[in-house]
Amino acid sequence: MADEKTYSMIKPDGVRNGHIGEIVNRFERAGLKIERMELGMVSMEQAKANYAEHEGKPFYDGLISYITSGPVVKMVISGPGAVAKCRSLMGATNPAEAAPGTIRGDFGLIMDENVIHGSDSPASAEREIGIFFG
Ligand code: IDP
Ligand code: MG
Repeated sequence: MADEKTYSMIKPDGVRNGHIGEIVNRFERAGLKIERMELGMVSMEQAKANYAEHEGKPFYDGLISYITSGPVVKMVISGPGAVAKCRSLMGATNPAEAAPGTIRGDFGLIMDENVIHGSDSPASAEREIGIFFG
């Protein structure tokens, strides 16, 4: 399978709770490559672009203020099937339902603070890498 790129981001709770090293380790242990990595804030413009598909939903305003509330770790990750592999390491969106052994299952409790973001398709990955790394 050809190498693929995905965008992943350790969200403010993951950074605040000290899980950067463990999460990066899980991606590397799975054989994925960290191509780019940057600790910093998400701008309001980046947040709105990244979550455009959720505009108008009840959780949208909270999601935008949460993702801009503190530093995150922005990453470009590559490898065969990187998009799906990242999503599988992340676990289900709701940490209450995410399997133990997944990032959200191990480090999260609630949907509003679910530790990590990952692109849901190669097309989303390309769009999101553009938003965060230009
Ligand atoms: P994903 O992050 O697993 O791709 P999406 O459905 O794309 O999940 O939702 C984007 C983000 O919006 C989620 O990671 C979560 O932080 C937040 N979110 C989604 N649904 C809800 C909800 O019902 N309540 C609160 N936050 C939500
Ligand atoms: Mg999504």
